[in-house]
Amino acid sequence: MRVLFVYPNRDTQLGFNHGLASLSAVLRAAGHGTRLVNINSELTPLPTAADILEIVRAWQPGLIGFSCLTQQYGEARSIAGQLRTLAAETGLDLPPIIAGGIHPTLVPEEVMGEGLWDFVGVGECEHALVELVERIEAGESAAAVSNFLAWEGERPTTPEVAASARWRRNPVAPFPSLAQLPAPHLGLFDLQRITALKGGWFSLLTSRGCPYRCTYCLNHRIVDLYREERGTRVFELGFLRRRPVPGVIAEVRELLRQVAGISTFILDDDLFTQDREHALEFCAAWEEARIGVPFVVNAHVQQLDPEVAAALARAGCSILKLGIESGSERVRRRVLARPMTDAAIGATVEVARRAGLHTSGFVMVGLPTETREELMETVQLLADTRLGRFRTSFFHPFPGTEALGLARKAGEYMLPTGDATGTTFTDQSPLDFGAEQNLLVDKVGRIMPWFVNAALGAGTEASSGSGAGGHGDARAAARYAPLVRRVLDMDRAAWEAFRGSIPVVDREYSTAAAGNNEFHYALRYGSTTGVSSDWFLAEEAAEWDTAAAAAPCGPGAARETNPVAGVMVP
Ligand code: B12
Ligand code: SF4
Repeated sequence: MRVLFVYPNRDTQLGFNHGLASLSAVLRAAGHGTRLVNINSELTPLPTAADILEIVRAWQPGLIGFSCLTQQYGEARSIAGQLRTLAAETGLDLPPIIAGGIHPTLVPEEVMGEGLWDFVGVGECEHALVELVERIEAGESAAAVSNFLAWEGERPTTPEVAASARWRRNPVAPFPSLAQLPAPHLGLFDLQRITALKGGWFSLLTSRGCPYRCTYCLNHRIVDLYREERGTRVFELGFLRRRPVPGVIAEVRELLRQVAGISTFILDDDLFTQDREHALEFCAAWEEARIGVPFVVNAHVQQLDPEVAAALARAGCSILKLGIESGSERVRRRVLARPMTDAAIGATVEVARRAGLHTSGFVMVGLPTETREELMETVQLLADTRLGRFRTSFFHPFPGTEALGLARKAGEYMLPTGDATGTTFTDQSPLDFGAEQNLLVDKVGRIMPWFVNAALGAGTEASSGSGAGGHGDARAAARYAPLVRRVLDMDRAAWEAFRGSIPVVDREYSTAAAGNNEFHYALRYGSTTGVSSDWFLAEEAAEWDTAAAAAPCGPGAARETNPVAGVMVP
């Protein structure tokens, strides 16, 4: 059978959908054909529902499968609805249309209740989708296939009827073994075009699962769902899985052969360093294979094994990403279920620094029940730990997560239905803490680097032993503190009038601080990332160097600049 996938990723980050790549691989291995309509505003011209209908008419898929995160669900619903209307108007018989991915997994019954989808997939669907396809192809009933919600009888055609109609929810099958699945079919995506648009950054996934239960992440929901539906204990689920290292290295080699301009691999695994032996094996294999392209990994901030840090640095890890999330131990422990101490965070960053790794921290502002003081603890922790860079997001709880329940319980959550489909994490907080705190959250969320600069050199216990220090801190703090005070004095109207000038003011202050050799953070690579002056000044210097050395590459020679390290790669 031919299966047409639709990835409704119009306004979210361009990139691969690893779930679809894996589903496509198993379908192909079972002898089926796959094709993708990848909808993203950077991939123009944007396909419309009418274009998709044309593909359906010409290619005649036996199934159409949408994959979506929560933010992509609104678009998925809209396109699927238009397909149904257009098909009815033109007398075209549509094949079954199904939805799967993170959002349908988190709230499958809500999605099914729309009356739009013939089946809704829950959890990891590799084997289940092959069975569904084969049953449909054979003209058999597909109502009892694991992982899927299926209608009892005909699919009702209006949401009102759908809400009261009956469907069956088949329990999930065991997690597939990554050692047995075929390598993901990334060729489903336009690799060359996407790689170029992403400046050479190339996402890979070498594992699935995570042992932690942070309240804002989907992983606790996945574990609970599988535990309940499989009737097993957590450790029997085998949630944490890894692809065998030789297979990953072979895939990387093949990608480098096929795709021009890959400058950095981003290993998007939830926690790459969790399994020490695996991380060491991976780094050794990467080195031995002389891949020669830098990579970026996620690590847990609770601890970092010095040997792993050293191996990462040797193998060419250019950024180590850490989820810090909040500087308040209470918020981390009670709201996020992340019980690590400030000292542990400081120690992890220090291990990375000693190994020569550039660190990147992620923090959220506007967390449920977060007070003014706790928000300022996040500022201080960032100032104390001296990361290479940090990214700030406005917290937005996703449907189905414990974090949404916490925000609702605190009476702070403002969107009536838990509808997170429109969030961008960068626009504003969906929580209401009262006018004064809302204004503060907005200010800190947008100009975190200025707050951090003003707090540099204030030094708390967490910073002792962090290697931080030096005269530049106090001078940058003195420079930025009056600016921060001015911002704090602004009322809502003044702040909103000021917001548009943030990039210009940031550049002005940063230029002055750099000219005076002061360690500080400035907004770089988008509006939410504060990057340390050590890093961006070195990067700018390398760019000048590279430009000066351009001639030896020869006229018209294909060259790419590595956005991480500013070095040339073949
Ligand atoms: C890798 C990753 C990324 C990568 C790639 C994203 C991608 N679309 O693949 C990058 C870095 C680009 C990314 C970005 C973002 N991400 Co992200 N990311 C992940 C991560 C760590 C792994 C996803 C993954 O590939 N898993 C492995 C694959 C195999 O699983 P899967 O995608 O779920 O697919 C399986 C099933 O869902 C199902 N399935 C999937 N599609 C379909 C379709 C059909 C028809 C069927 C039947 C089944 C089915 O079968 C698949 C195979 O088993 C997850 C966390 C996690 N543990 O899943 C977060 C996660 C998906 N990301 C999340 C978020 C919020 C984002 C961002 C919005 C963050 C931001 N601030 O910008 C952006 C969105 C950008 C975008 N366009 O996707 C959230 C989503 C929450 C939600 N409710 O939607 C997650 C769940 C993390 C979290 N906070 O809990 N992300
Ligand atoms: S450590 Fe990261 S991936 Fe694991 S549950 Fe927490 S947020 Fe999710």
